[in-house]
Amino acid sequence: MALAPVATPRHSVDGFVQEFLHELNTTQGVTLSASTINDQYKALALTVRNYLMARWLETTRNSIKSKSKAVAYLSAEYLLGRQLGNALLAADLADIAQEGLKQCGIELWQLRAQEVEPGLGNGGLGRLAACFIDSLATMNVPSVGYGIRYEYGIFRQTFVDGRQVEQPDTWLSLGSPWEFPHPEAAVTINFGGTTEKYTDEDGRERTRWLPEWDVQAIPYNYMVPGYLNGRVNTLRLWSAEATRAFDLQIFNSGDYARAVRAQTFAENISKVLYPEDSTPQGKELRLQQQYFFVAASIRDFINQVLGEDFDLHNLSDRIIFQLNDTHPVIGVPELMRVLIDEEGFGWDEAWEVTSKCFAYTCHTLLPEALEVWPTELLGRLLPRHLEIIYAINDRFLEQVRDRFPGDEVRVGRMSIIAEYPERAVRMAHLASVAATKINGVAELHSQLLRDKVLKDFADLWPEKFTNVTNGVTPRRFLRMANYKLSGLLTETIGSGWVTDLERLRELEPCADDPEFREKFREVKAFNKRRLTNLLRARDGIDLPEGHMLDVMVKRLHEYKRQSLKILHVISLYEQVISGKISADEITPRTVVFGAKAAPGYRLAKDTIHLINKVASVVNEDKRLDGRLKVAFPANYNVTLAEKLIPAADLSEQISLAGKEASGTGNMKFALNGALTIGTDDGANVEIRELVGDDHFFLFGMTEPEVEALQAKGYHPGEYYQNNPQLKAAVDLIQSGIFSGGDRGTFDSLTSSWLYHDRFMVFADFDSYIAAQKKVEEKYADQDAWTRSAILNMARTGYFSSDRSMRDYMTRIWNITPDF
Ligand code: 26Q
Repeated sequence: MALAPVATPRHSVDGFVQEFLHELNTTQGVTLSASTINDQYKALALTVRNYLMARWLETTRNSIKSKSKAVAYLSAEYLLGRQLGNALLAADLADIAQEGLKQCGIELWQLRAQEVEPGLGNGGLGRLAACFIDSLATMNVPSVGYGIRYEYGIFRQTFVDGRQVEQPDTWLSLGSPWEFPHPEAAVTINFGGTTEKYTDEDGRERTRWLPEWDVQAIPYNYMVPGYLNGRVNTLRLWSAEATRAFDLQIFNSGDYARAVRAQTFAENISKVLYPEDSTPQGKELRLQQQYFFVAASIRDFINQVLGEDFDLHNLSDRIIFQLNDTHPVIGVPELMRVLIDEEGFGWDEAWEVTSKCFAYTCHTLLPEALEVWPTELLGRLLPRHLEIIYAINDRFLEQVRDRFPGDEVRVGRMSIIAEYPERAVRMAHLASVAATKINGVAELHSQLLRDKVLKDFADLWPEKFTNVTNGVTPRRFLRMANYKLSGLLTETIGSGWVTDLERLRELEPCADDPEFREKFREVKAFNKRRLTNLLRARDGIDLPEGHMLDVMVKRLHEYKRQSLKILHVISLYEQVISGKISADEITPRTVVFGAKAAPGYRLAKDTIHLINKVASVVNEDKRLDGRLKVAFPANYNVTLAEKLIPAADLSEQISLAGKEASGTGNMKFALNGALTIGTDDGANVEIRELVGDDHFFLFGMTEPEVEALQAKGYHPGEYYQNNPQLKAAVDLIQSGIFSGGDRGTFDSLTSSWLYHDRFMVFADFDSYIAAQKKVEEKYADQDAWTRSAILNMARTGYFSSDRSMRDYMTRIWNITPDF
């Protein structure tokens, strides 16, 4: 190919091709004809990166110069999803790239398919962080995301005989073209050892930490491009490397093997993401990870952004550290330590600053999900921090005693230190004491935080508590994932909705327009075909045509009640094979599951096994006449979500009321025109209020009803005995029909439901089945269904993460965007 003239404008097809070929030659070291798809993918990624580079450098330079207040989002997880499509979109290069690659005989989608997504998170919390940094960049907010560059992200799920088997996620094996390592900006992080008191030159009593070992934190920068606004923010993820001390040890000790073991030990810190998402184990490595990234981030912000001569008394004018759950809370005693031990602040001065620099977002309601660290462990790893935590607690409890004299029971409840079953630090209490603001992630959740989980703290400091309902980025989950629908929207109301999602309201009248409804249905049909093709190639799954697509995708957890969904399937099946109904009474439906279970979570893994076994029996049974299918593609992740959600008709959001903090999948489905069947839980409440009762299938107990039933005593056996349909479904499992005749295979599950189900599956069964009947009735009237689907989309613009970010700015951060 002839070289294009030097003056070719970059933002043109020719200019693009020139840069792409240049990258292929110079960084991949291949010619076009000799290149592999991976070479081409990487060259394309580097080309797109180059387009964003000048903007990135400029954004970075300005944010250091500008002296405006910035947000540091501290999160142990970022579930980013693939980067290429988003970067192309943000840089307005998608069409140019597609055309340019075509000229080179390459299909853009094939290169996009080459990318392995960075799965550096478990689920909702990690994906939320990714949506938030996208919105902050798009809204021109000076901000930086800090986290951990796990070498292995969330495990790859496979199924062997229907059971989950975990494989390591080797997302870095072919290298990532999106990261920029900065070894020169490494930060040393200390661990272990002891503390000692000493008197400084001014005769002041001081403490110093004498750590025992350390590691290097190496920053890797990632671009976070705003949508078409020329801003590129930074995500800074830390990777652990052994310090030079280890090399010296190798040199001096002669015990090479031991020294290498020590190096491996240090580098373990950022090796792997913990795959638990709701029952955290108090594992030492996990605490090392938390301190590692938070200490590095605080040091980094102070050194890089503020610089040597900044007066740290004014720190809160320049930064707010947003704590994504309690995982980064160890940052509180760390900032105190830096200010007191390293900067010579007095306690009160240091607390004055620290208590203005942190805000805390809670993401749970389950007591077992609240992190606690045994003082034995914390003191061994971070002795100085434990002392500081005790000192914070002493002063805090004094305040509680002042406010509530004689109420020692309250003092015990509120203490940062728990005494039973072992002495431990309650991280949510530490966060609540230190934070300027505490927020829940949906209205109901924030209410329950105030009234239950953190009630004592809300009594003491009502003004600290607020709500920010979660949101999702319209760029990834509508504009990119559903480009057909995006085209229709833009054709109808213009393209402003991409950054102003409330404008979807303008589509309300279209719900009554038969022509628009037809187009909307065509988009759904297209998305279903696209999903069908993907699942055939990816999983060997055949989706039947013309079925209602009923989708439940989320982490597997008892409280989310995948069990209720599979009981519905089993019940339909049972009714047909026992002759209670004929197959043609069933609405043709395919139920799609996607869910990973924490590797040590037995009941969750058993549920996966059950779903797979039900699928293999139901899918083969001719008596159903092909009208009921179950599909469970393995390894649900962001990439699969982007194909599944736009194809869905029905969104399953069926957690026990009062257990799901918010949910964010629920928002993505509604925005893509699915109807929700759901309980009055998390953000479902707000979705229903916005779309209206006629366009939402509500079922199940309310949170107060759950509470009342719990108080009175929940006896699942009574539901089983009194509901023949439920009994028949459970009995069918126990008959062994799904387990090759073995009656005991699923005993762990059935006896959990029958005898000690905290999440009351049987109590909501009847109501769920009734709501599913309503679903079928509505689906039979395709016009009515489509009308509701359009209204769901038109009325849920509120759930943009841009709006969430605006709420954080006004209710929590007290900042305005930079222009
Ligand atoms: C903590 C310590 C040790 C090991 C693991 C963990 C850990 C890791 C991840 C604990 C919890 C998580 C993730 C929690 C999570 O994803 N919560 C979800 O957050 C979403 C965003 O706010 C909400 O929409 C969901 O309702 C909530 O379940």
